[in-house]
Amino acid sequence: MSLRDSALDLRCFLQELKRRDDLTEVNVEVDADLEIAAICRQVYEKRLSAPLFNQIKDALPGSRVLGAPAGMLRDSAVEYSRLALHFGLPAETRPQQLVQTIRQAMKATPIKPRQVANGPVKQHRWLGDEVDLTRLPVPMLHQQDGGRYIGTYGFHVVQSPDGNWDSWSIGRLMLVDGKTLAGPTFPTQHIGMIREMWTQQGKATPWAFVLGAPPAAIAVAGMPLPAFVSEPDYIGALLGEPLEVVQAETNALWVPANAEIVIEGEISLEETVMEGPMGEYHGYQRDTGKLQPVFHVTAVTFRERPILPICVAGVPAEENHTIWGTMIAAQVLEDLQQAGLPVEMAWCSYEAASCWTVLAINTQKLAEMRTSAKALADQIAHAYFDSHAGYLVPKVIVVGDDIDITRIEEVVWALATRAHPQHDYFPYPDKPGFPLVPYLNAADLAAGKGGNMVINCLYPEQFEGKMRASTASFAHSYPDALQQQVLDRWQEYGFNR
Ligand SMILES: Cc1cc2nc3c(=O)[nH]c(=O)nc-3n(C[C@H](O)[C@H](O)[C@H](O)COP(=O)(O)O)c2cc1C
Ligand SMILES: [Mn+2]
Repeated sequence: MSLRDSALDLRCFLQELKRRDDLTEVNVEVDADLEIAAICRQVYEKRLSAPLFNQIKDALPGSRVLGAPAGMLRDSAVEYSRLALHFGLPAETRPQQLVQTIRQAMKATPIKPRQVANGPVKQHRWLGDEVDLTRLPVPMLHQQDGGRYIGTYGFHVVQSPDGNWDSWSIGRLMLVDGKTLAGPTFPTQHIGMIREMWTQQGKATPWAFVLGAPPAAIAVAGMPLPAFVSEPDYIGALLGEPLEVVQAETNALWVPANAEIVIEGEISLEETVMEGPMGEYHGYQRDTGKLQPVFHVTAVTFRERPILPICVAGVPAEENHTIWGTMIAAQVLEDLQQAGLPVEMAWCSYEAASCWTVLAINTQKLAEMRTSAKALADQIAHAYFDSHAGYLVPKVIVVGDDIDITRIEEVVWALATRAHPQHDYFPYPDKPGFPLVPYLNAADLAAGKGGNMVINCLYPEQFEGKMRASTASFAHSYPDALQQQVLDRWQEYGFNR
């Protein structure tokens, strides 16, 4: 089995985690009502191996739940390995390689999925009256939540009425009853745009929801690719081969043939129901839910012993940070480079809960631009906040390329020591505000804007190709030969590591 098989099939992915001792099979009976989620939170917060729950109280016999599918690991040498395995990348992969791999697929030719007649997801079928989602192990995730969530690590499948645009996107889905679900379809997200096209025709939106998809597919479904780009074709480009898809039972949509569970039906034209609250990516829990669209379910198909993967949202790092944050970083880097900005790397520090993006500026190119902090911030703000990806993350921290922006301690150091309180903080109150940003107030939300800022952590000298001061550190304060000598003699000094 190659690493790439892990990107293509969740069961291969789990086998590889098992081989690496990064999977804990939980064989005692557990309760989907809060207990599973509480275990998952421990796993995220202590960076433990992913739990696979094999015995779930009162659930369909054989059905299983996978927790923390892209959680971080404790060993810093392989801390991104579970995330990297979604792309078939090796355990030691660093963020720079992740971002590079994701961006290479943007430049590659899209590869459309291959339509096949049958697949493992068709092993079991519930049609019409047989549909009963309450038989699946649908977890209650936080005690304050407004309901059980079947969809936290699954993706919606919708298609524009003209058939030209396939949208696969992660979005949360709450159980209302055995045949009904509810969840947001924001008008700025592609599911909302496509739903609006169907609404214009006076029709409900044909829809499917995929759980336990190929890991590469779920990662891309959490990526803000530009409008009219079909995620399944981009996934083909990323994998270098077409995904296999089968047709749904009760509508014309195509879904991954080896998915664990596929739910089919339609997004109602205008019915709504209370949805939420749910503990969210920024780490907070709101008090009340909101009216959201109703999803009617007409069929469910699933594999033998189906596995339902979940994300228990909350304080970092969970998949809203490791998957969403990483995919956003890759897309904004592409967008900013396309806009001609000298950005070398972009990173949504997981610790910042997808609420800030750090940009590393090539200071040599910056000097050639003969620009100022304000002008640079304006240019970044324009390219970033008006983009589909940048709009999602409200704070941008700009640093020089001497900082490794994937190391939070270096970012904090730059932020604390280089940004001048009077000259380097640039708010952009008129740029569109993403409504889930936790500090937005009622006025911001009503106006649909506010809360965005660029923080410049480049010294004035860096705009002229110079540096204000040299760095005092092991790497910068000693001649190379002495550094080497110290490293060579390390054990001789009496240190054991
Ligand atoms: C674990 C996880 C959960 C997410 N939940 C939601 C959600 O409930 N609502 C939402 O709009 N976006 C959610 N997202 C982010 C979207 O998937 C992401 O913005 C994606 O780009 C949306 O697809 P689109 O760009 O095709 O509209 C989630 C992402 C991840 C990784
Ligand atoms: Mn999209």
